[in-house]
Amino acid sequence: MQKSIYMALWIVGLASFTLVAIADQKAGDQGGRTMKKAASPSTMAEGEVEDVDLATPSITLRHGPIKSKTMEMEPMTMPFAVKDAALLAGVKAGDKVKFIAEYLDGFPTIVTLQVLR
Ligand SMILES: [Cu+2]
Repeated sequence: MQKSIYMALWIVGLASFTLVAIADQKAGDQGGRTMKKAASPSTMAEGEVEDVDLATPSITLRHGPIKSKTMEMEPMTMPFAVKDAALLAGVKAGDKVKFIAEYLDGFPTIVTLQVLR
């Protein structure tokens, strides 16, 4: 009789230990994801439009530092491909912009573009 009570307590103890272990693991996973996100942010870079080519479509930017998922660059002036020509609607030389650029098919490509007014 006494023995079976100890046995029952042991099983309950083991079960709750297992549940705590699972909960810890879940918390760890979440922490991992959070850290991963913080380690590779696609913060918007800043730039000024030098030229817009709707035919290509492409845009030449005098840009500040770029740090995105696939691209890291010092400030310079260079042309970018554009993921979607619609991003260039209303954009003209002299505009100040914020943008995210990534390498798509090997080309530096603007994937997000926001004109600062
Ligand atoms: Cu560049």
